[in-house]
Amino acid sequence: MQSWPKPEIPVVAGKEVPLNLYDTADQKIRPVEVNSTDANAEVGMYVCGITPYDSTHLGHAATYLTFDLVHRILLANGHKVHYVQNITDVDDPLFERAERDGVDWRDLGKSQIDLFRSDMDVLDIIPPRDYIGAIESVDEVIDMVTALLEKGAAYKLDQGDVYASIEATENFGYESNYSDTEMAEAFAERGGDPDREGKRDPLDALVWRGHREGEPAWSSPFGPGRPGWHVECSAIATNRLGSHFAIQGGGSDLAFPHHEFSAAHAEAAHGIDRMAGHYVHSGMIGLDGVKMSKSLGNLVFVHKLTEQGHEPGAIRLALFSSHYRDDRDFSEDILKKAEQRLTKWRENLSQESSQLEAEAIVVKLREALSNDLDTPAALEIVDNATGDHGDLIKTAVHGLLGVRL
Ligand code: 5CA
Ligand code: ZN
Repeated sequence: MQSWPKPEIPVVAGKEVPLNLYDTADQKIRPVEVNSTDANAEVGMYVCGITPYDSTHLGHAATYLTFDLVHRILLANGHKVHYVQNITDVDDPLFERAERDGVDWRDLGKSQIDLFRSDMDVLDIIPPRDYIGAIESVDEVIDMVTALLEKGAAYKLDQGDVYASIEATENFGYESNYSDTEMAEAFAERGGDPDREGKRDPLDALVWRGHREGEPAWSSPFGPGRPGWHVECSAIATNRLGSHFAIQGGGSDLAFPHHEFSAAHAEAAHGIDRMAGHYVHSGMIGLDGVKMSKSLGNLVFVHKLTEQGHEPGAIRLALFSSHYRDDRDFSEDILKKAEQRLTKWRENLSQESSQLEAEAIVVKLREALSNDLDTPAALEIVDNATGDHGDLIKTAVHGLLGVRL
C-alpha cells in the first residue's frame, strides 16, 4: 500500500544522546537497541496501524505522533530506521459498517485509509517505509500459520478455524505482565472469544478464521478463510524486520491481548525468545476529562482542526504538553495554550543570543527527549530559550519535534 509523502526533516546539530524508552515488558526505562558498530545497520520499528472503518481521530494521531518522535530522535542520532506499519483492512468492523452503509468493505477501507494518509501528511509525520494492508499479506499469514501448525504450536478446530496455543511459548505473559484475571478480562473485552467451544485454553487466539457465509475468504492449505488479527502483525513485522527487532509500538489498549499474542505467535513460529527489544505504549487521549470514544461521539478530528485554521505545529505542541505514557486530555484550552506557546517561541527565537548558548539548549532538548520522550521538559527548555542562533534551535525544534517555527 502506498504511504504518504515524506516531510522535510532538517539535520539537527550536536551529538547523539542515546534514546531510552520505557519497555512495558521489563517495566523499566532502558536504551533502545541500536547497532552502533555497523553503519548500515537499521533500527527496526513496527507500529500497529489503523482499522479503517471510520474516521481516525486525534487519539489515533497522538499515538502516531509519539512514534514519530521516536523516529525523529533515532534519525537525529544518525541511525537508519526501518519503519513498518500495517493496516487491518480485513476485519469484522469493516464488514459490519460496509453492510450498514451499503458499500463494499474494500471501498470503505480505501476511503478511510485516504483520510488517514492525509491527516498523517498534514501533521508532518514521517511515513513508514513499508505500509502493508492485511489484504496484501494473506500469503505471509498462511506461511506463519503453517509454521505454527507444523511446530505443534497451533491446532485446528471445526468450521476451518485454527487457534494458537498459549502453551507454545514458555514466557507467555511477559509482554503485558498482566495477571490471569486481568488477561481474562482484557481478552473478553478486546476481541477475544474465551467461550469458543473446543479451545484447549480460553485464552488461545484465533490465527485463521474458516470461511463463513458472507465473509471474504482466501484459499489455504488448511481450507478457505481469512487471517486472525494478532498473527497478521507478527507476520508483517518479522518478514520485514527479522524475527527480532528494536521496537513494537501502539496505544496502551494494545498491550494485551494484541501485542502479547503478536509476540507469542512470532516467537513460536521463529523459535526465538523475544520478538521486540522494547514494547512501547502510548496513553489514551480523552476530551475534557472523558475518553474519546465513538459511542459517546466526543471525537476531535485532525482535518476539522486544520480546516478551522489551527496549525499542525500547534496540534503537535498540544499533544506533547503532557507525557506520552499518561492518559491525557485534549481540550480547546490546551490547544489555545499551545498556540500561545508557538507564538512566543517565534518571538523569542528571533532575538539576539550566542551560538554557544544555542548549542547548549539543543543538547538539553536532545537529552530531555531521549529520556523516555520527556516532552513536557523539552517544551519548557524551548520556552526558556531566546536567540537568533535561534536558527540552530529552530532547526532542532523542526527536526526533533516536527514543529516548524
Ligand atoms: N488495527 C489495530 C492495530 S493492528 C488497531 O488497534 N487499530 S485502531 O484503529 O483501533 O487503532 C489504531 C492505533 O490508535 C492503535 O495503536 C490504538 O492503540 C491507538 N488509539 C486508539 N484510540 C486511541 C486514543 N483514544 N488515544 C490514543 N491512541 C489511541
Ligand atoms: Zn497490530
